[in-house]
Amino acid sequence: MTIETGSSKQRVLSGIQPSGNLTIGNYLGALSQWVKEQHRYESYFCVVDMHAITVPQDPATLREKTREVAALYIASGIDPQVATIFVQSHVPAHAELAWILNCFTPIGWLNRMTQFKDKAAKQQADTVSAGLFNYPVLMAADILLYQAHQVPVGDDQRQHLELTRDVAQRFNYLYGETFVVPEPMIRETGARVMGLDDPTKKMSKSEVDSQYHAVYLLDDLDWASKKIMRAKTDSYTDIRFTNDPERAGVNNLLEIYATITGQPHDAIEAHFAGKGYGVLKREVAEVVVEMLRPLQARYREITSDPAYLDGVLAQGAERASTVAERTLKLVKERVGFLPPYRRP
Ligand code: ATP
Ligand code: LTN
Repeated sequence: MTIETGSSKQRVLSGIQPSGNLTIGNYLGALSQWVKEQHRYESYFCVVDMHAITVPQDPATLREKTREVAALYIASGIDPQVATIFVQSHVPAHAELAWILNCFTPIGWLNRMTQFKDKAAKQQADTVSAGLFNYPVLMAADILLYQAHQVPVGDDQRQHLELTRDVAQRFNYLYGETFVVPEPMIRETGARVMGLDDPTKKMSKSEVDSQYHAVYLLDDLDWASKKIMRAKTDSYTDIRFTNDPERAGVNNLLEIYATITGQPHDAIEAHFAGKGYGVLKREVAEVVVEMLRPLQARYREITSDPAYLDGVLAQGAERASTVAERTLKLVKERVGFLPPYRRP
């Protein structure tokens, strides 16, 4: 496809909702990939506050978490000079394109979305918003506005990416080549970190039943370690990677270890051969803590100067708007909106 992006590099876009405290799941599944790929692609990373309000949020907390998530992007290693970091609601083109795409998305496609069904089931039926239902269309707008080729996300976002591709293809079919059809970028290990308290559930920042569910990026390090030591395991003794649902806890700890250390599975199994779950947990806790320590130090540095973050987000919104407006203008022409008149 030959959609002009004005750069020799392919584009990447991704986002995280400021809907709670970021977990090591967000880091291993998404953020760490962004950091790794930021130089290879022209990258856009947004804090998706408009997605966060699809479920109830306290305004002051939302403001605070939006800044926290942006600072965590930088603390994780995203360089604002290399990649564009911005807040979704600062670029109105997201809302505008989402509306247009809503008009090209059959309800049947949205009815199939499992994340909607899961999230809706957890709320009282009469409080589930139309925004929650339309959530994937806003996500499609985020991605398509930037003509992103690759979208680095965790495994749970596969279905939303598929919908984004379907919407892009439908629009391109109806109006001619307009959008790059994006590909999901999902890593082999770490794309689905499970809850420490219940390894049958995805580790999540917003759906937390127990204080032992997740390790948060800003957790006190001793507390992070304690949570890993309390992770649910099983009554077997051998330590190996497995798909056995009964052994999901041990497998999850091994996956976390593998993702952080980058070691191959057989080397890890050899390393833990003959050792007990206590040793496994202690070593996983160690690598997690050593991953978080420098990240937290950088976070403290960044947040000690609020004006710095203001500047990053101002510049990010400007750069993002330039790209987003270009796509939006083309889309408006294609669907037949009258261009705005200027007074002579
Ligand atoms: P929420 O619990 O608020 O719905 P979440 O923790 O699932 O959110 P999102 O903001 O929806 O996080 O997702 C941000 C990114 O982190 C996405 O790319 C998502 O796939 C990834 N991600 C979230 N949880 C995990 C996990 N447990 N393992 C791997 N990746 C994850
Ligand atoms: N729906 C995503 C968050 C998200 C996103 C995006 C991810 C919103 N817009 C654009 C990638 C690209 C989630 O992880 N729940």
